[in-house]
Amino acid sequence: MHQFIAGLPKAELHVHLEGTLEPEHCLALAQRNGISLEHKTPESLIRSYDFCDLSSFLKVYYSGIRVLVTEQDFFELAFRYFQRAASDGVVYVEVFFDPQAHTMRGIPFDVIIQGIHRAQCEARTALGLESNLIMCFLRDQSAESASEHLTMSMPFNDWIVGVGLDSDEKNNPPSKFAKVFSDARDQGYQLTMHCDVNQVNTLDHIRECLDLIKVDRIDHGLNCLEDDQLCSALVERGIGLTICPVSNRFVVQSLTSDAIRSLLQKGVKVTVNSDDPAYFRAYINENLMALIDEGGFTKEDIKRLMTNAFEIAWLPGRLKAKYL
Ligand code: ES4
Ligand code: ZN
Repeated sequence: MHQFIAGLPKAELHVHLEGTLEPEHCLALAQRNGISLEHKTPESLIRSYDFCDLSSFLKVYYSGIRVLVTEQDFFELAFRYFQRAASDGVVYVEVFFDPQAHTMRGIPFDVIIQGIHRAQCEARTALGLESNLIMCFLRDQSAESASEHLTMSMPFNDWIVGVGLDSDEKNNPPSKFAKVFSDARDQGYQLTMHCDVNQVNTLDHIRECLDLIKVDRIDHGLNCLEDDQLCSALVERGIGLTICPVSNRFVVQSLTSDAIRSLLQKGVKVTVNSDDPAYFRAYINENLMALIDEGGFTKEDIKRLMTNAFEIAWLPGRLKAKYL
């Protein structure tokens, strides 16, 4: 099974670039940029990756982000992730980045995106890995800040395929960002939003995603299983869910394999992804192996999940056809 998973050409659609910051790299960047960290060794950092919910995770995630300062830092972060992904058999990836988490520390938008874009170009030529970039807005920041970042992104709109919404979901519903997502759509961006598992009012959030924002995808979103009408709407509109089993195990103490199986049976286009692989200590292959080892998934199930990923990828049809 390991060989089958490793050899399968894969697409990953839900991975936060800042969540791929490995502890060794985090420590090296802290030293290079003169930033002091509470933890001084990789082992000590890893011991601190002990999350019980979304907010305990986000605290650690934002603390790690502070070491990213220069264009070269963003290049290295992205290129190292692309190297790992390519060696895991990923052939296409859509990566999220969180510009507000950097601009609020005084890092210019163009420093962030130039570094990431340079890594994407190098990944294509040196690794044969195709990638696209999704700009996420932090939902615990204001809608005005999101709008300002949408404007900042416009000179680089050829480098960005879509926008997403992440961070702390409590009291930050999709409707808060209706205007900026509508503007993003007008600018030609695809739309997705996180509806993290078991959040307060999660069903309302999923409904708003579908009926108000009119998203193209939902990140997580597996609570839709609690409402047959929601599941039918997802199937009818071909809206995919990007699910992250090991992330769920950390954040909601469940691998969610039963939910993934039910969604597959209903014909919802579910996919499997790593979310924040450096923090959850599991890249895409480990996520797939967890479903096999603990959820009893078969090769056929895994192939279906991976076909779904290529089908809902934000790629032009002629490029998609290469993979399907
Ligand atoms: C995230 Cl697991 C998760 N949920 C919400 N926002 C995030 N950003 C990075 N990982
Ligand atoms: Zn996520």
